[in-house]
Amino acid sequence: ADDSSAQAAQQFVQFAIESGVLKFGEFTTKAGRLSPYFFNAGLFNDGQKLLRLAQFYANAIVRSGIEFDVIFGPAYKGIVLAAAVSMELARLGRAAPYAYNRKEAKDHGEGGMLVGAPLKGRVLIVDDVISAGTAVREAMAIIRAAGATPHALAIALDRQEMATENGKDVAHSAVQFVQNQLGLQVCSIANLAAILDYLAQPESADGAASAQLEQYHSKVQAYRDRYGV
Ligand code: OMP
Repeated sequence: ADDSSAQAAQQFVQFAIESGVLKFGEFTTKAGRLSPYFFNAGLFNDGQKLLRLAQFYANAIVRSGIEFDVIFGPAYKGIVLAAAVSMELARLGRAAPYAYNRKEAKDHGEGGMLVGAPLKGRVLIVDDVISAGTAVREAMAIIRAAGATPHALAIALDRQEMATENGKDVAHSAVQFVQNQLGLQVCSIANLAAILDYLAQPESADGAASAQLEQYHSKVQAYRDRYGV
């Protein structure tokens, strides 16, 4: 990562902690792992936070140089993200159409599972977190079924942990799999390494808070040693 993306990652981790989105404690992930941290993007829940979030995504996307024809936000959290990110990209002079899916097919009115722009060409998936990779595989299947090409993935947080295949842990991360095996370009605002870097900088906090961060750091590091790649 270059300086500006590393700096953005640190600012983003701080923003996520201050917003209550990034929490430390005991959480169970979708893949059933006991995690000392959890990132709940649903708590970017006011206009100011959503705008700032969209700016982080849009800057990361522009910096990455990824080219695409349409943005796709997988239901539910990706819907808001796709809309917000496309607005911010438009503000930066990079307007792009966006689409999202319903979780249940609608049998009246316009019908179908997809809403928004036609899904065609190179699709940029915008999602919140990637852990074991289940969510992104589902999004890719929807895009392929529509006859479009999954081309790139933008996420807020890459947890940099082992992907699962048929319920079993494998040696690569979901992001590595998506990049190397499926050929998608991936850009993330922050990753697990950035969270660890942030927790390792106690000068940003007073004494009590610094001891707390150190404790979080050792628990997150232990998680990385167990599930990280
Ligand atoms: P995978 O499908 O395993 O990649 O996990 C991604 C999904 O897990 C996200 O879309 C969330 O539903 C959820 N999740 C979080 O939102 N934040 C986390 O920190 C961890 C997870 C998770 O369950 O792994």
